[in-house]
Amino acid sequence: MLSRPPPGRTVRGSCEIITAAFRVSVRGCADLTSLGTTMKRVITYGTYDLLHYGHIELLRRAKALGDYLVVVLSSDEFNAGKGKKAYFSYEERKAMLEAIRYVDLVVPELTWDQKPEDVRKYDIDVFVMGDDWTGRFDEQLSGLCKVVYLPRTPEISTTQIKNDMQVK
Ligand code: C2G
Repeated sequence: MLSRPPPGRTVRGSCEIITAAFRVSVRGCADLTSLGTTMKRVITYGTYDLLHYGHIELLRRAKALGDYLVVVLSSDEFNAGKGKKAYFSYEERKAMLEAIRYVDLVVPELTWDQKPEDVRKYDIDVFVMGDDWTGRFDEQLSGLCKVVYLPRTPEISTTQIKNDMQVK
């Protein structure tokens, strides 16, 4: 929504200001790229069922570690292998993740062993998980990318939500 031009300044004048600002910002980006800066790519994995603020906080902090965030989302079949039955289907969980501003790409997680291949395939710099996974992927990803475990958001989980809903 363009703001109204200040009194005395024509719309044309305001558009010129906006255009100029846009041109500067584009040129700025181009200059930044020409300086050889490269995008830092981050990856994380999960089921992301019954999306809640603990998930969002993980995704926000993961994205803050780079410029591009890939979320590898557990398929319904992979979840069965984890002993989990998600309330929402893979497609429903994927659509919700894709609506989150921190998320740039959502792809399926089909096996425990795909992480090294994913890191290579998506040219990943940083692998991120909540600290309930601390140490679990260091060996598998050793030498491939930086591995970061972030503190979980306490007191909220999909299981907690399910339990609470049954009580009420
Ligand atoms: N998480 C968090 N805080 C919470 C709940 C979850 O930071 N209160 C984080 C988890 O640590 C994980 C991510 O959010 O990094 C997704 O959590 P889940 O959907 O529970 O994923 P999980 O079942 O841990 O699957 O290959 C790895 C697995 O796919 C991880």
